[in-house]
Amino acid sequence: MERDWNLFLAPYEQAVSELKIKLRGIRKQYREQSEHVPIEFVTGRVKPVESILAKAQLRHIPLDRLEEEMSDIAGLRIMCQFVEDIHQVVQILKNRRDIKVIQERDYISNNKASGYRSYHLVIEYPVELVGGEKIILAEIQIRTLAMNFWATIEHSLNYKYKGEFPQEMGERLQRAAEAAYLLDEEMSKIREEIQEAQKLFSHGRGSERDNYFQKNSGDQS
Ligand code: 0O2
Ligand code: 0O2
Repeated sequence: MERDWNLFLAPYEQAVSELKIKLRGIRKQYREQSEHVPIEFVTGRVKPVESILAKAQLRHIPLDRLEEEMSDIAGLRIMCQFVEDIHQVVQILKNRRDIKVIQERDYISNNKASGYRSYHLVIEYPVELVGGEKIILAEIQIRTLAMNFWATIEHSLNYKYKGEFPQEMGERLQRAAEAAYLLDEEMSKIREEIQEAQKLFSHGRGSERDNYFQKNSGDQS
């Protein structure tokens, strides 16, 4: 019998919508407390049916085992400014009662051969449906802005070359991955200073900023 994909994907759509709101909520709370915000932005998507079918074929996953064996039908992505933020976000997620982390893949300490870096969590997440609770799998990818830049570009080139990069392109991507890594390293080294500046200019810290300018205005002579 033909699968009703709308029906199958409905809980995943709901999970992605809910998780986007919840994860963006974390960002908002940190911002309101005028603390360093470990989340820059959050995106989410439900895997298109075409991609589900292609991955199932590639990984030999029977279509009646998708719920158990394909963990990224619901996918969330959290972008951070600094590598240190990634570890903070992982801790925040592990402490939540509505999320159960069942798998961790650290492609930051161990980057993939392609040069890909990111921290992946596979979680169990309960969605409330009319017929009762359903626990689904979802994947959360956590990465810095630099890692995201590289992965986004490489992903679109992958579509073009179907994973078979010409040698020169492969080498350039490797070098770009190295450059992204170095960028993260450099940013981490000046993180404290950046965060201090961000605090000064964040919402609601006007008087602190004014004091800073008053204090420093004498240095200009
Ligand atoms: P903001 O902060 O006002 O921009 P939805 O889930 O419906 O809210 P949609 O259309 O599904 O949003 O978009 P998606 O793909 O889930 O997430 C897009 C969000 O990520 C948007 O934020 C974008 O502004 C943000 N975004 C995408 N790329 C970048 C980027 O390179 N830098 C930054 N800082 N943000 C990015 P919102 O929700 O519109 O809110
Ligand atoms: P999409 O939606 O096109 O991004 P699994 O089958 O899940 O058990 P897998 O697929 O090796 O094992 O899981 P992994 O590697 O933890 O996560 C796969 C996802 O990570 C990919 O999703 C990508 O989003 C991302 N990813 C992994 N390696 C690379 C890479 O070399 N380059 C880029 N750009 N992204 C990568 P999909 O399946 O491609 O789906």
